[in-house]
Amino acid sequence: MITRRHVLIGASGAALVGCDRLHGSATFRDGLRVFEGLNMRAQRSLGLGQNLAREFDESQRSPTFRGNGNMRPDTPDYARLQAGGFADWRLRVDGLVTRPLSLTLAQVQASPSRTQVTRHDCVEGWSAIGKWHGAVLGPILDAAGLRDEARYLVFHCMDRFGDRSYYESIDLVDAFHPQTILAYGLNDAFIPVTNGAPLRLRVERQLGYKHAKYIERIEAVASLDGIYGGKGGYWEDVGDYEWYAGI
Ligand SMILES: Nc1nc2c(c(=O)[nH]1)N[C@H]1C(S)=C(S)[C@@H](COP(=O)(O)O)O[C@H]1N2
Ligand SMILES: [Mo]
Repeated sequence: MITRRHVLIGASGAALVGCDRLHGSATFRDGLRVFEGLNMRAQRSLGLGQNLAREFDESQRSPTFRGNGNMRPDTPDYARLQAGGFADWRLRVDGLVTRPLSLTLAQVQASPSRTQVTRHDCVEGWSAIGKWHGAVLGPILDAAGLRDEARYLVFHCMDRFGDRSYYESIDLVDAFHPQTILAYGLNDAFIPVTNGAPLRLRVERQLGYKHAKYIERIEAVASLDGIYGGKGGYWEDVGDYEWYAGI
């Protein structure tokens, strides 16, 4: 029963967020904010935080997994990293942690991993099913040792829109969700540049813009205040997207 209700709440939430993008009237958006708040509280208070997103059969995969947003960080640094096969890239995990990490791609790839075939839903109105492979985020956070004050994780990306860096954030319920992975594989190959090489977040119960590509740093913070525009993500700051994009 609860599971079914959860699915229904989630499905209507996704539809409404899509409409928000299309219509964008102030009243309509205010209504959605209330709805989104209920959606998050409903999921959390019913203890649904660890429900799994639907997984598909490999045969249901989309023929191609399109790229969206930035398709390649337009910087000399990224070009250099890519030319070197990302051997010089590092994933930093810092902020409110007891043991800051600087991991090579090989170290990320040696961490406990998971493979999942899931559907990605973008608010612009398209979906794609892909097979993702990557490091489960929880064990990496455990290795870094989150401090008690940590409440959110901020994902810092290597790409920008104008003078703003792309970034995203999630709470610790999503951070330790078993399907939350740092993906370096898509459809049995190394993840293409268009889809976020060398590492992109999969946070499967949230809409597409939460899935940060081109990650270089994960920062544990107590509050999102003062981080970039303060709303927890690039699109939340500039595009009025909801921080909680649960589906
Ligand atoms: N760093 C970064 N991450 C990003 C974006 C982006 O432009 N830059 N776009 C977001 C949006 S809106 C979507 S729908 C997905 C698209 O993922 P894809 O390129 O693998 O299709 O990435 C998300 N993560
Ligand atoms: Mo998107």
